[in-house]
Amino acid sequence: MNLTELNRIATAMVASGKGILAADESSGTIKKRFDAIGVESTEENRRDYREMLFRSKDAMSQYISGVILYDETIWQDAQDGTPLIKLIEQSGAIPGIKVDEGTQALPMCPGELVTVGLDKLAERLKKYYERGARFAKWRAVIDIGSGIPSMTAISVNAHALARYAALCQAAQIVPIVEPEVLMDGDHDIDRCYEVTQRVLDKTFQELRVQRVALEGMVLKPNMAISGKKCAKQASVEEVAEKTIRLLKACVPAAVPGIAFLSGGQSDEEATAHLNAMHKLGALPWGLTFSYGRALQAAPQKAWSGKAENVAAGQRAFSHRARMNGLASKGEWQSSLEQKAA
Ligand code: 5MM
Repeated sequence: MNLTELNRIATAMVASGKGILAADESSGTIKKRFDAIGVESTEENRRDYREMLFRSKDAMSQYISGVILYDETIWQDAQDGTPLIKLIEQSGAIPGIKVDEGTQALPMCPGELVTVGLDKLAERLKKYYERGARFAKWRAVIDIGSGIPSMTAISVNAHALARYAALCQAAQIVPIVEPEVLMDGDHDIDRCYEVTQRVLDKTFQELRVQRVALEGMVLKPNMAISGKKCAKQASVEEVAEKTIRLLKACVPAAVPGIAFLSGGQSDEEATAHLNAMHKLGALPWGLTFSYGRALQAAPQKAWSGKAENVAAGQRAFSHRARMNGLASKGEWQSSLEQKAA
């Protein structure tokens, strides 16, 4: 393992003013997104949509540090025969790959999930590295509800995240470690804080036990935030203050960077929260976005599967990427949010 190189890549992934595009929707998830805009989820449509994003020159070269791909996409070619992964490299962004294989019901723990995909992972990582991937992603899912999460669910998911991270580093690939505490449910921000703290503590404990080099990874957490169905929604300032307090308590300074998931927040909320965090003063790690929905909802709607809408889709993507790029420096203002198209 070349830790200097892993650290260089991890640091570039969280460079100030840039963040990560999570375009690694699995087949089921992208179908849901396409259903919402009335587009059939064919291999060609998925390719055309992602090609539109990766050819968005302004967004990709100025505001996007890396792109997380799904297995299908990393092997796909653009309409002119250029591999999609080359479009990402040519823009200056770093290609990455989602390597988990989704979730399964966790035995003995009703309603809880464990992420799978460790079998043959070493072989898969080797192929992805040869294809050009320089980082990977694995997402664990922790739900908050009555009597959950159990310590069992937290433990097995943290163990799998650390196994994955160690395998990545051995293959010279930077692991994005994503333990997502879902914001579904009616819990308040303090319950989210308490559960996320348990999850992050256990995750870093497992990472240490399995000898993962913290200098060569990126953390992708949820923010400390109210559940979507909670009657009392925390303010932007409270989310920012509690999230930073939580991360400072749980994430060692050796970690080069933290890149948030958006988790179902609106586009503007996800931007405003990141921006507010950067207003709170200097931080021990890079802090940016790794959004899926909060970067893609607008371009998906603008595109709607029509070739004549590609320019509008790219404008919508560039706008959101720029807003989040500014937020990653604490330079965003709500007045900048005029319609992109
Ligand atoms: C883009 O969505 C990713 C893949 O999800 P599935 O495995 O469910 O298809 C997802 O892991 C995503 O990277 C994170 O959840 C962050 O995305 P959001 O939309 O929460 O920012």
